[in-house]
Amino acid sequence: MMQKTVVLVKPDGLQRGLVGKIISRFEEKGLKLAGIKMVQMSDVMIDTWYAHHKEKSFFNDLKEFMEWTPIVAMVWEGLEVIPAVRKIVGSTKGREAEAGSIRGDFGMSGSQNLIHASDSPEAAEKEMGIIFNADEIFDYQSGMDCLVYGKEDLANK
Ligand code: FUP
Repeated sequence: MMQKTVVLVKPDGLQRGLVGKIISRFEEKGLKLAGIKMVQMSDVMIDTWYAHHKEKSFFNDLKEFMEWTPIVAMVWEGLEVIPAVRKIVGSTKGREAEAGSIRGDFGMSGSQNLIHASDSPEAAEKEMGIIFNADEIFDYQSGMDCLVYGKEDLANK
């Protein structure tokens, strides 16, 4: 199924100058960029974004970290892109994350872990609603799709 997923380059990724490298990973994978903007996260946005973590001990630190500087938000589209992007991102703690993943290659921390990616279609919908207006998410023909996908991939999609 064609899906959209939300990726954030967190404040540490911006500060460390990794925005371009992170975007390149998704471009090189063959994903389609459907939206991109720079955003200053607010208390209200973080409360909604991480509502499932609100009772956790790390929540206040997480909020402060996510509001430290602006973030770079993107929507990437592709076939089953939500799990595909989670693999590219790697597991939460950088020092345990798989080599080859973004967190595995660029970070050591479980809190300053560079990047966020939606973990379900429901989360992706919610996160798009927090960050993007409808007219900031674009539907267009990607010239690359015919190179990236075969007939079998696209059957019944
Ligand atoms: P992930 O889906 O990999 O981003 O991880 P989670 O949804 O479990 O956690 C969201 C964010 O909370 C992490 F990216 C960083 C922060 N966090 C901590 O600071 N400490 C923890 O022990 C777990 C998560």
